[in-house]
Amino acid sequence: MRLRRFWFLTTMVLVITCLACWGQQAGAEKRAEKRKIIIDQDAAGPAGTDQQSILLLIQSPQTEVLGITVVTGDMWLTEEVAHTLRMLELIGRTDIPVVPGAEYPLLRQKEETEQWEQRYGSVAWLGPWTPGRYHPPGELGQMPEGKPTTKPANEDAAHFLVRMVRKHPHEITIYEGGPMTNLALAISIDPEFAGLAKELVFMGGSLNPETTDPEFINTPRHEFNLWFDPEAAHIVLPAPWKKTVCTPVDISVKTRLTSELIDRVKAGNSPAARYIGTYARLRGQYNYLWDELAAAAWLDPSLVTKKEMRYLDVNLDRGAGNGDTLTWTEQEKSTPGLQPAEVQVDLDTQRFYKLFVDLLTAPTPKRN
Ligand SMILES: [Ca+2]
Repeated sequence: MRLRRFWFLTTMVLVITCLACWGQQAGAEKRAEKRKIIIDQDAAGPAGTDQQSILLLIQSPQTEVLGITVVTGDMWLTEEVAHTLRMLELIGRTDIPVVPGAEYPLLRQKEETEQWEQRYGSVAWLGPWTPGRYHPPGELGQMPEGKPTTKPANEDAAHFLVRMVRKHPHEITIYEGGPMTNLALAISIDPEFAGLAKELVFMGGSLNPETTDPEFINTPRHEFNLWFDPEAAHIVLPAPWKKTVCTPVDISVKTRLTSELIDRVKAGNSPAARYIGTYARLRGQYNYLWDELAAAAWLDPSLVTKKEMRYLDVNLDRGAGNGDTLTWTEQEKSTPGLQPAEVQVDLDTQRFYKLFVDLLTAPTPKRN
């Protein structure tokens, strides 16, 4: 009797152990299937293209967001970090690290830029230096969504980026939605950084957008992300990435955030939908879904119906073309060391808007 009980108990222990192992393995396989990504953003907020693109990437069940590295661009670093932390609090994903990066571009300075404008004409969007919006870098500015109680990571963005690609070599997509300062610093610290990433996906650059938007009519090669830190872009674009995907102004201007689209998101009841529904604002007639498209096209590449290959760099001359996007075809390129990039040209807008709404109204995936 005692022996039978012993065997019964031993069998039960074995069964439970096997089930636990199987469960762990299934969980590990599920995690392994997720696409690892680090989001580098000039994360202005609340809502807006920067936060909305971050949300799309977090809301997708495909992704494992390893961290959000932040860089001064649309706003100053300090306030962007605060807006991002607060957004993560509101959607219940404070497990995602927010990692502060560069406060300033590598070389560009406010006074020099103002002198350049006196000579060559005013620039439509100057990020934190835009007249009427300027305040010193350390100040938070307005936070209608409330101030965060969570804190950013102690590590800086460049070291975090390097550490992560070394931890997961060839597995991590680097998504860039802002100026490339943090990526340039990561490459400067570790020249193998780009080669250790899986790919670079970025919103930036402008070739020949078909638009009536006065921002681009006379300056079709000017785009804020590359212009704000041209030296950084000049380090990043020719780096040895395995693959580079570019979402330029040319395709961004084919998208619009409209009140109808906001209403479709508002109809959802997810924390992300409530956040967008409360804080999304239309400004003027050109409300492009800049960074959202770069994110969505990575999640579903079939949204892009036409693309072209180009070699990319940035104009570092101090004259009128400073910060402009430079592009070449295979036949034209003369400078050695340039990298080819997949440049998006056209998209299926309705399917893009549907994915935008579907992701923002879905429940936020739980932490991995
Ligand atoms: Ca951005």
